[in-house]
Amino acid sequence: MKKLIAILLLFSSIAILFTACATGNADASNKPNTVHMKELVFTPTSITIEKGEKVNIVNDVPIGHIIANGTWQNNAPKAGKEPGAAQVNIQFTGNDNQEIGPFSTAGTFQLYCTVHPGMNLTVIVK
Ligand SMILES: [Cu+2]
Repeated sequence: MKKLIAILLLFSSIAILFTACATGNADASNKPNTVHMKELVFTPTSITIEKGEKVNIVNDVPIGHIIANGTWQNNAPKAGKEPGAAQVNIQFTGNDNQEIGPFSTAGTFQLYCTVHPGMNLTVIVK
């Protein structure tokens, strides 16, 4: 009987572990200032934050992205960091999330995915 209880306890802890892993990305989505990445776009494409805050980027797809300072203009990549922009150069491998910033200066800042033409994000800091 003791053995049976031990086995049941083992199985229930495994189940709890799996549930915790499955909700990992959902927890990440609940953070403030969250922007999602799909295959080729940010949603939303623009976010407004307060000075000193970070942007939480959640990659919803099993695809890698490289996010950096700059923008796509007519399908041409234009690297560039505005004065006061947070330095951004982050690699995502798929179904992952990372925070960028903090952005400590007010202004409008362009970020882009260097991999996917047209994949732009505007961060407006108030
Ligand atoms: Cu991308």
